[in-house]
Amino acid sequence: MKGSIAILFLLLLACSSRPTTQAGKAPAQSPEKALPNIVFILADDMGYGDAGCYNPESKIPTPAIDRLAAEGIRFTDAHAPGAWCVPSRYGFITGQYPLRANMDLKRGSLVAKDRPTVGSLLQRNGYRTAMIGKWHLGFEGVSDWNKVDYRQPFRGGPVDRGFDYFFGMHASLDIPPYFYLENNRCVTAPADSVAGHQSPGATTAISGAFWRGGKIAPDFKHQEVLPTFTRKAVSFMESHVKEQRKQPFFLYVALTGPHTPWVAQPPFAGKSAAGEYGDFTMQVDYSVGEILKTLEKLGIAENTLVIFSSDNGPVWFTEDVQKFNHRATANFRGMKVDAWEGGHRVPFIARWPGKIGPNTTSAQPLCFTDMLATFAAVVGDSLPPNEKRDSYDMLPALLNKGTAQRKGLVVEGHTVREGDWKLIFGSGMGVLHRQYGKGNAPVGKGELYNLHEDPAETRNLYDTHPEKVAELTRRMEQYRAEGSAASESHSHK
Ligand SMILES: [Ca+2]
Repeated sequence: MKGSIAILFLLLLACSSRPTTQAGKAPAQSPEKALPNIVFILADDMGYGDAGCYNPESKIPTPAIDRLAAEGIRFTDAHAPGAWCVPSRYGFITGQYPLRANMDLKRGSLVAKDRPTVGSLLQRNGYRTAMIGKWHLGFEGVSDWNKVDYRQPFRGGPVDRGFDYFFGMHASLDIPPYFYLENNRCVTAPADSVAGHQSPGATTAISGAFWRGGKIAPDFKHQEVLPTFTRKAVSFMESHVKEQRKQPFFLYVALTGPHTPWVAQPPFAGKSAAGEYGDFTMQVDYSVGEILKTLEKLGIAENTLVIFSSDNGPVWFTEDVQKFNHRATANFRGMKVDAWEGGHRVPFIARWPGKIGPNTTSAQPLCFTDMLATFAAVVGDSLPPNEKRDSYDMLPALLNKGTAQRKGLVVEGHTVREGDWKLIFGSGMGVLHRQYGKGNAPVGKGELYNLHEDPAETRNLYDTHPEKVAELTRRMEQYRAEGSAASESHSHK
């Protein structure tokens, strides 16, 4: 009798405790089968040499990014497919090189309706997908912001291209009109005007707390955007875990810093040894830290693949290097928009506890376009060949289980690389550098470098290695020919 009462008691206890167990712990799936959450954090205009884990001489403390590297893998040859925002983000979202599409935002939404995206791939594999931050890939029918009806929904943005939720901005934080979007709606219309802004003593007209004058929503403050996006990313994860813990999520956080305006807030303002840029980069690092902290607080860090990168090189002129003794691109040449490595070689760190070994590095060449095939491999999806033409599965490189197939890459339409050899058509110096930097570079027919022997791109071998120039020119022609054969149509009306 005593024994059966005890059994009954245990049974009751088991029944009553079950709901609590389910609500408070990981899903019932075995850990091997549970799909990981994916968080992709993209800084804007942050250089290869800004984080301490990439540049021990950096003048900017970046404890959160350094910690992510200590707990994961750091790629040393990772590239954005463009040296500025639009082509870079296009490549990430679509898994396709930007040279295959027209990058003119006046065309409307640059991502074709039938094109798969990292969002739609994960959506069809059962993920809840969200994007917080800067879109910068256009909206259907929006070619002139002066003619926009803010009461109407914005079509062709994140929620029409694979994301269940969006909170963010249409473009960079220095490009008006300034207003927030939630899903496909304007939150508060930009009914006021703001004058253009610059920092006294900034190195160039486009450095410092620079923004262009134009329309602005009455409640919009440039200084509040980075903290707002950070809070939104945190609250998305909190509410997702509360409401739909069993469903994996994909969160794409497109931060607005350290792109101009450099508007660091206390306690970061004045704290770095690299001026307003360094201070704002510290605040970007803090935002990364808040996201990591949230994953831990929610108990989901173990089953989340976190990736941190930057969309292109920094706005950091030779004068800035001299002024602050800080090399934002480490020892690579150039800056944002340049075809030199400083324009598109970016920090790229991935953490996935128990899967990716801590404190490892990889010299595997990688491009943002690879995220489509890599995420497909993570969830066990198979993409048709035309969808992954420019996208290589990096999972073997991430997990340190063999090498990925990628040997070369192409940046916009100006740079092609195979192995150690890199050919730039025209000049490596881009328009920002040319227009605002002191000094100039001659524009020749092209520039050829061997990155293994000369990573700083100091010896142009164009005239001495015509056979390499011809080989890489043919390679670029191949890329272009594949593009014109694509089934995808870009005839937006
Ligand atoms: Ca950028």
